[in-house]
Amino acid sequence: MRGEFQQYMAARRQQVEAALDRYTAGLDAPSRLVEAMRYSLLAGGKRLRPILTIAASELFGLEAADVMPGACALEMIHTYSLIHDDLPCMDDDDLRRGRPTCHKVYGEAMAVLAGDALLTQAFALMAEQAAVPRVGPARAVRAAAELAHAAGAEGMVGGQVEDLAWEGRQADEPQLRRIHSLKTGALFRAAVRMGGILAGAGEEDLDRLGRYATHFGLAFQIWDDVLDVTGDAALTGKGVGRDARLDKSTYVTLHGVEGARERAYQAVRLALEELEPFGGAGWVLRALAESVVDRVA
Ligand code: GRG
Repeated sequence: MRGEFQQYMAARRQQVEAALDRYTAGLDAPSRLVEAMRYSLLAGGKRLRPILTIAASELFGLEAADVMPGACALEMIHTYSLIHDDLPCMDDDDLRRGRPTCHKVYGEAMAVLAGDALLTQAFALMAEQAAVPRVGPARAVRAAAELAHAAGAEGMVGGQVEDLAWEGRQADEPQLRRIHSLKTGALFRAAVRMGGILAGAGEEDLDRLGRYATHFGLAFQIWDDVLDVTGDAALTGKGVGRDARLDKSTYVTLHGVEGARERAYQAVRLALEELEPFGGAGWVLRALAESVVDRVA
């Protein structure tokens, strides 16, 4: 099963990489802007969010090609959030995905604009999604709304604002959970729900996928906190303790490394429970959730 999962991930990652390249190669825009967008977009991320969209759509009979515009829209939004999060006015990071951050290479103004352009291009792709015969306009519009809510003020951007508001103060667990649910969880929820929506899944299944993603996102974030204090500098590209600020609550500062690990495992167990009604067909989403814990970078 493990080999099969790795093969699946490698194949889907390759499809996503090729599509991201295709969707941005021919943009009729200033070459330096396109270069900055592609520098960050094609920098070799794990492509978790687009693969979650694809895997969820496959549960309901679609194929990767049917949802590729939506899957890549998510990755563009994720990449824009990383570019902006790395800026001096936010996290002020020099390295991302193992290489210099966008603003270090192209300057701050171009990094802001590359992020803006990726965010905008994502919704152009959502419009293209409507032209896919097995999807159609009604589902594409609903998926676009899902993505907008998840990425915007009610989701990721709102979560980032709440996170900034807690700077220098110790959030307690419910507050931390809320910040993570918005900042990280919202895009994971959108990823799987968009897969379901584009494939015409029913409301009960969409709710189930959403709950799966909430647990998935929490496990992902807790594990990120664990990696912040145990991570291998060479693999993360950021150094041990990369974000382990003493002025900020994390699952590790609240519960210690072992307590945080246990909470991540518990979140994965809850994610897996949500997949039970899907039986064997849910194997990819199951393996994806399991892969979140015990990852090394
Ligand atoms: C600036 C609008 C705006 C939002 C920022 C999501 C976010 C909000 C910032 C990203 C910074 C961060 C550390 C978020 C926590 C989630 C996380 C670990 C993201 C990295 O996701 P991966 O591991 O990255 O999927 P790759 O590189 O594999 O795509």
